[in-house]
Amino acid sequence: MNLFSKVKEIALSESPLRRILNSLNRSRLRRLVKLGYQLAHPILVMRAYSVAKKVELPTELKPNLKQLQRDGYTEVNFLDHELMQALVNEAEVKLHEFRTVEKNYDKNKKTFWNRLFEKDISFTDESTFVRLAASEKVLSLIAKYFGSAPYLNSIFLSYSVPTNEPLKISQLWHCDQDDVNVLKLFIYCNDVDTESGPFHFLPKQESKKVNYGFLMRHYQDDFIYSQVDKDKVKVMTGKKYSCFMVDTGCCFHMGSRITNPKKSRLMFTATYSGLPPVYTNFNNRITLTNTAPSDIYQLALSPGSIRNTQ
Ligand SMILES: O=C(O)CCC(=O)C(=O)O
Repeated sequence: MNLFSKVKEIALSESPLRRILNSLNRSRLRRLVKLGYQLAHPILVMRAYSVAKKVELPTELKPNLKQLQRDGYTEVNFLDHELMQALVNEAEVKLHEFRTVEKNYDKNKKTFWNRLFEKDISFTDESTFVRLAASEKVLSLIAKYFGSAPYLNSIFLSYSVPTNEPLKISQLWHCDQDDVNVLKLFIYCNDVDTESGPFHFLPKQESKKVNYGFLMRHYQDDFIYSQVDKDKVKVMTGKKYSCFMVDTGCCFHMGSRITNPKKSRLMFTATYSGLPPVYTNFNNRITLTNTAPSDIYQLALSPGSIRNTQ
């Protein structure tokens, strides 16, 4: 799509201002967009900073923080095992339903990637997916990494399948541009080997070497490997229950390139951003039904009450 048709499409859309902000947010001007959002929510911003400052990171997580800061990723092995098991079981049920029941799934341009949560789904804090994504250790680690309490922007269950089509969208190299701070937690719900579309990424320092223009796009391998040594790519193969976090805002990444027609990948993803969130505009489809056990939890799931006091 050329620039003129993009501008025309935005101008004629239902909420052109929101579309303009979203587009600017995907450019090198996104720090300005974020600053605008922060200035519009000063109390929330201050609260998010002070909550993060008060967090005492458990000693066992300090190496994870160090690795995140240095490399932009860390392997996660501190999650509650029973909760992980419950999550994987529920993911398998969702997959079974997807295969057997016609539901209102969000069909999208990613033919290689099925969304297993229905379009109109909403969650409460009692959902296993939410409990895991908002577990205290995860939120504390991210708060220390961002230097500010995170917002749980979305939770997501994807089922990647082989196609015979050319690589597209997230099968190509890109960084997420949803926010200035973006961090993702990934959990494999089946064994993932090199043929089942593992997540690939370039650690932070390598990603910095990639010179792209004003607007982030999705790039073919040639473009990336002309600037970065291919050996530096991390290929996240792993058994069912493997879990890792990646700063997908600054680490170039891609995945779901399934090379064996008999294989597939079932993966849970939780996406966190700084507060206030730019991309989802406080709409993570999660409601708190119980009293939040901590400020960090409240901010991650439902910062609306704080926002509304401004
Ligand atoms: O399917 C994959 O492994 C890539 C996922 C991705 O690009 C993302 O979650 O940002």
